Amino acid sequence: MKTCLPALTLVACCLVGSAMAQTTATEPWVRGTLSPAQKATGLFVQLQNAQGARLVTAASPAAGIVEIHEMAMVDGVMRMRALKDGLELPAGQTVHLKPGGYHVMLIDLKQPLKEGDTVPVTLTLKGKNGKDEVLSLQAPVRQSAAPMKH
Ligand SMILES: [Cu+2]
Repeated sequence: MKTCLPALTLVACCLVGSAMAQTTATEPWVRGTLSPAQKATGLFVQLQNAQGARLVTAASPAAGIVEIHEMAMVDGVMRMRALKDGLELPAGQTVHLKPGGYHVMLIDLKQPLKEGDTVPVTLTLKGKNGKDEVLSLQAPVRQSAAPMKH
């Protein structure tokens, strides 16, 4: 069974490498909703992985649908779109999910979100070693956006 050997080697590499491949999530927050009619909002956070990784999915018990979005100019208009392949985290770089840029979209909210609430969000990332990493965040709700830094 020659084919077993590479597979075993790969598993061993992943186990050894996993401790080094941690993604850090800094300052997560969710924008509060302005009215009970508002059924979607954004989660913002700074992500970093020394080896590089890809944010592939996100989930939250607070929302029916969670997508990874970007804001992009389309025909001169700012529009959101879902990143079907996820969001790439280049090795060693901090990727800012922030208003006007990348964000995790919480859609079909179960209830309004107000200042003082905390939203649990789970981020699943795929590391360069092919191993999945799951980050559990507790994101405080803020009613207004922090000033954008340029
Ligand atoms: Cu969005």
